[in-house]
Amino acid sequence: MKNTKSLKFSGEKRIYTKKEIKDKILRKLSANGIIDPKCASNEELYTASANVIKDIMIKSRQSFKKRIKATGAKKVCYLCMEFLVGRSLKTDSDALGILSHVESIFAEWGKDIDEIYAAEVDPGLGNGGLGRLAACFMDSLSDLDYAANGYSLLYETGLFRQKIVDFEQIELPDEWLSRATARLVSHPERSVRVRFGGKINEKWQAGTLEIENYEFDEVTAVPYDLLIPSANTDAVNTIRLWKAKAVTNDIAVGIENAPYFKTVKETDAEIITRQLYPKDEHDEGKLLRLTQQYFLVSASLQSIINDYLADHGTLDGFSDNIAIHINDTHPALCIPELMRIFMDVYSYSWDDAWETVIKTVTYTNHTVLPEALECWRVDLFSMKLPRIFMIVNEINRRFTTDLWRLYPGDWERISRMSIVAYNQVRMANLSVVGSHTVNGVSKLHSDILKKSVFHDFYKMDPWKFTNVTNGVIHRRWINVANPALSGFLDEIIGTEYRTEPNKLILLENYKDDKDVCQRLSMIKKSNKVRFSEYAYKKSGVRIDPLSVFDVQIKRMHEYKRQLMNVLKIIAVCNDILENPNKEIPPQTFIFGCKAAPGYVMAKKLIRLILALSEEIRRDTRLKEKVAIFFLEDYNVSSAEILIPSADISEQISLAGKEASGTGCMKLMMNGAVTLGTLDGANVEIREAVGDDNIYIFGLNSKEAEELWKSGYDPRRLYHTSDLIKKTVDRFEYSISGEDFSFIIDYLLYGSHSVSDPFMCLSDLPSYFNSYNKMINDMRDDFAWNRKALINIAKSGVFSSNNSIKKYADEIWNIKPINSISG
Ligand code: 26Q
Repeated sequence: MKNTKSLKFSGEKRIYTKKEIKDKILRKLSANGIIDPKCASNEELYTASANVIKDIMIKSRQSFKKRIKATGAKKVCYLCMEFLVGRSLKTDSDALGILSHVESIFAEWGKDIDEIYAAEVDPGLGNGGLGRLAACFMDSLSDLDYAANGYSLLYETGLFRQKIVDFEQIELPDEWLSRATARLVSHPERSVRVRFGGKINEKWQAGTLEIENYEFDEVTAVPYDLLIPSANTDAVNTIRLWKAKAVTNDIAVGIENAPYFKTVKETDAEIITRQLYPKDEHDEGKLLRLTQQYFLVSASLQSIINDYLADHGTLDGFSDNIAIHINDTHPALCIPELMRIFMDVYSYSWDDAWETVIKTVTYTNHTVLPEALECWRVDLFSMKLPRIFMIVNEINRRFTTDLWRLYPGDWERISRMSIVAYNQVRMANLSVVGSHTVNGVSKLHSDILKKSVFHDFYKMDPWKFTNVTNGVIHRRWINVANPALSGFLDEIIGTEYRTEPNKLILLENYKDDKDVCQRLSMIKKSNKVRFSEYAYKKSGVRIDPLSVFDVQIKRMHEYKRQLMNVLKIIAVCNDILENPNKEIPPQTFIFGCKAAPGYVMAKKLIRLILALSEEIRRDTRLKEKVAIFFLEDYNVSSAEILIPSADISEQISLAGKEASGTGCMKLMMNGAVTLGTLDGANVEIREAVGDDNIYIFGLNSKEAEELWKSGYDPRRLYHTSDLIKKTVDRFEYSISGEDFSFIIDYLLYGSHSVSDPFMCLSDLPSYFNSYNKMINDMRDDFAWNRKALINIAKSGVFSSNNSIKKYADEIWNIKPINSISG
């Protein structure tokens, strides 16, 4: 065992022995009255071990904080409305180097380790890609020894749990919080207050403008921290989650405040963090959402500033020491709120405050879909946030004055670039104007931002725009999710890839080694058996583990084109019915997706998948060869079991619409081969693996845009392609007794004469061809396994460690603590 004292400033992690861990768990159990661990329930064992891990991390965080202080390192504050962190008992044990201890201790006690992992609640604090990305980034920030804090909300209920009843998605509340205490560290003493509404008085006092806010509503924000450990050093960063609470009278009615504000009733306050909005890519402009955003921003900035003042005694030098990142526009109120605090509370001038904001704030855009670009009605905004509205207006006035100088008379451009216009506050424009760097999340997406959404801004300040391609944390997605693969990799290429994922490339040396390829294929098979057993346990449905697993897992959305996948499945079925003697391998089409509760078309598409699944199951001509499996309540935990089992990774969005995608990276990392369009990160996956190891089809983004502009004509396609006609005609008949003929309208005619905006039919023939080619290529076992191997070997590029290094060097200007001499 190492001497802890000498480790104090080295950043080296203290590694605990098995005996130490065992004793600690036993002590936690006995504090709860459990003397014999063999009699403990899975929940009790989970809670005891999670608490042991929390203690270790708290200790480690203390030494990490000392290192940060000693080096005076700059820190990044990552603001995001979502952090989809996933379960952590296994990932934290892995990071802390005690995974084998924990597993062997439980085995000694005769416990099924997987059942103990499953006893942990999987917090649904996000909708999908954006939230999961934020979680991967926090893991990488810790692994790479950067000082970082995430900030978000402690939603009482996370993303709804999905239940399927009679082909219909039913949403159940995700009451996760009561079961998550073992992961949270509360800091009531660090609570802050957030103000809403009220009136503003501007007073000139001794030559300076004083802002007086009265009759506002005030809510308490209580912080709860999630701890994020490093696999390489003693770094432990935090994700601070704010819970809204009514201001309690004894603190609230301080003499100086008493006449000025009314306390908010308990229910009105707590509603702010009651629920996560279950939407992605759609903005409805609801007041509660705006309230949530400001609550996150104001509480986080107050906390950042309090910490900063405690360390520095002044706010001078703030932007040299703090980087604030806004993940999409949802926390964009950071920009006016930072102005407010600097000016109204600390008496900085506008110019000094603005300089600080610009030097501190950076922004990532995650979508180009127009319906997802946030705008707030001026009346709502100014009522809820009167002072913030004044500041936004002033930012806009100054900005448009500059524009007028730059582009005299060009009203159209100035109106497009304005932050406040047509009774709307445009959050994307505010984010670009108020930050020093703006990035997209894949090469293609960043190019599209420059060419379309932010073209005017790019013309004005081209240096502001850059790209950082997304990434995923290989630790969770290989080591933890796929122990069979990581064990094999350890054996073949050594364990270095665990800390340096780019080393996965060493596997490429074995691409022509038949034994290695064969072993990979055996691992895939064992993971397919594992998933089949899991699926059976969860749903009672049997999946053939020897069939091809064709997997599409992502939120249900028209642009992601799950419908085109359904059309392909129908085409496969038609083919079997027409050629019953054709030899094809059995295929299982696996879907995992949730639809936003108010998104009618998305819910209908889930219904379609389920009805078709049932229809195939009942058809004796088809059921031996094809099956559809719908994975209910798809979440991070089920992804960890499904992804290692996938053969085909479906990434089929209309080119130009998917900003990046990250599921595509997790799947390739686990040896699935991509079937996709030239969209988002697929473009870079293709660059990495080469054309022989990916199946690309369909229009590219330029062609797609041109086709749409020149007039997409699906009826012509229908009449000229036999494949399309036969596939679409299938909807003339019922599926499992249900009428889906609206799909014909959608694909061929559409509402208001605009048919399918994502042009499924234009890509269907090439999609179907590529799919068939894939199935055909699989016949050559070795050639196929070689493709899988190359995908794994090249996936190091997509480790979030690489993304984070780029953000750190090129955007935030932060350094790993262990690279700075203190
Ligand atoms: C907006 C307003 C009101 C309520 C909710 C929302 C909202 C919530 C979540 C809007 C968007 C989101 C999430 C978007 C998202 O997940 N985008 C995905 O981000 C990934 C990470 O960069 C990309 O890989 C995906 O391509 C992108 O779709």
